[in-house]
Amino acid sequence: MKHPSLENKSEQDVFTDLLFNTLLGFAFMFSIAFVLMNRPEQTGKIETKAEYLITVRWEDNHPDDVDAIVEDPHGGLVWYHSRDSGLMHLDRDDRGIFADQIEIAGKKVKNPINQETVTLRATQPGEYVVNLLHYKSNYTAPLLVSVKVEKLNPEVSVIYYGNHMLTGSGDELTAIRFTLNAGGEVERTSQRPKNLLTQAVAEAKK
Ligand SMILES: [Ca+2]
Ligand SMILES: [Ca+2]
Repeated sequence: MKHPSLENKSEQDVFTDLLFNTLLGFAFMFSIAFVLMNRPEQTGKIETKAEYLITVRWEDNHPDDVDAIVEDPHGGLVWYHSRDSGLMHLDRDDRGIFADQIEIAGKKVKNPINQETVTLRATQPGEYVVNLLHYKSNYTAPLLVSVKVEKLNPEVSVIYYGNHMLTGSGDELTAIRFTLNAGGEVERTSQRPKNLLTQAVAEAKK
């Protein structure tokens, strides 16, 4: 025996069913369209695949602007002026406290973190050079900047972590150089200074 509520389906019920199915159909088509619209953006994400992560950080809420400049084994450079180069990508140009307020759902949210990260999507054999540039300083006291290089696969391992002092606008230093073999493993590291800014500026003028 049927439940009383299922007995004697009226025309009204049939109409409601039909309407419901139609709505379901629309919802389905809408979700498909939504997935298709979003697909290019999703596949374009950098974070989905990265082999190395280079993180440059300085004190939260500090107004100074520090730039990461990274050179790959073929002389390609990423820095604020050129955030994509071959297989390297700079997430954003952090400018100290400038532009650190972002608007989310109509509310201003402050992001106190001072950080720039560079990802290597795939590795090339040869030497990478990680430089720091004190793009804009506001005080006479030197600025402490930390640099971390992590190999992400097959599990995260820190291949370098160190602190450096930047001494004023225009100061550039080499935080770390690391040489990778064909398998993407670190063969050696060094801190021999190398100027990258001159080359970066020359390329930017081309
Ligand atoms: Ca910066
Ligand atoms: Ca910042």
